[in-house]
Amino acid sequence: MASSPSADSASAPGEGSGRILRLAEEGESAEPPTAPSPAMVVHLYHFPTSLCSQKVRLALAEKGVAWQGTIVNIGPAHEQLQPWYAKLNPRLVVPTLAIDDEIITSSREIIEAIDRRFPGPCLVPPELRDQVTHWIDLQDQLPMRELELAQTKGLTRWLKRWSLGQKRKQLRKLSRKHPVLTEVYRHKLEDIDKLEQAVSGRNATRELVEEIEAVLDGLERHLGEQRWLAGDHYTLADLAWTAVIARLEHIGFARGMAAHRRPRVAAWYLRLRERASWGAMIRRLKVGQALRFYGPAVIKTFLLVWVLKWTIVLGLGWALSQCGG
Ligand SMILES: N[C@@H](CCC(=O)N[C@@H](CS)C(=O)NCC(=O)O)C(=O)O
Repeated sequence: MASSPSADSASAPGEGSGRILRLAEEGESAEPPTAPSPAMVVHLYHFPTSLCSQKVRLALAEKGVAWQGTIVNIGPAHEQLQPWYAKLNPRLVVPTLAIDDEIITSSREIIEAIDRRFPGPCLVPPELRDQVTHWIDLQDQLPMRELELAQTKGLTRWLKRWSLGQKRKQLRKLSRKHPVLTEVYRHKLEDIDKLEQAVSGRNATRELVEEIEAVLDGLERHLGEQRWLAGDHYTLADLAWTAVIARLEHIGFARGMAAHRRPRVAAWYLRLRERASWGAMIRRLKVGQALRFYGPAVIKTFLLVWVLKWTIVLGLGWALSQCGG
């Protein structure tokens, strides 16, 4: 996890030359190189289970690029809101990729840059560019974060909503503390409002699910004629969709992608999973990481509930004893 220097610290990541190397020296989640080290220093700010980070790790693996990483805890700690990260990525999201001193902050631009700038198989062959762009556009427009919020149930749903409330509080606090970043934090607050509004309508979840079902139908029809999205070759379009399809499977669409429902999607998904890059994309949280990322927030919440419970119980006991007396 990134140690997060305070905003005013001169050593905040994102400033000055040599920052990427220095982060790696601090031993922050350095990743083992996947290929002989290229001349460029590639540093990824990511989170193991984030969909957009998955796309980027997949692209790095497909191209055989060696990289170093910093995990930005987008769990309850909301490290992505910290001023040092805001300076790198003013939208306060992961991933961010630094190639030498160049910072790229959108997963789409990152995977396109990785393909363009590194040797290895060309993932956007010129003759397929239009098709690849079409399919990447389509996946970019999918309401994945709305869907993830809408589809979670029970305790996880409650935790996600609670976490959004905490994020709001943290944003207001940070905004007061760092007036220079007020606009950045205001945008993020508006973004949270938009997200909540999108899932708050009575039919919101149903509409989101229908949208995805229609997209899966479209994929099923399209894949009838070919092995990969843009034809006979695996391209950046398949790469971008891999993370999306894996996430859909995880959040309730597994049956919709089963061989008996959509056999072509199922076969394509199997081909995607069989690629050597799959393992680089999927990163389950290790027990230690889960404890580190979520533990403090869970402990704080349960402690609060525990204190409240006993305050009420003892208060009632005292009140009753007064009545009895
Ligand atoms: N369009 C951006 C979206 C990035 C994004 O939404 N990242 C999520 C994780 S997949 C995130 O950082 N969420 C934390 C937050 O919004 O505060 C991209 O493609 O890079």
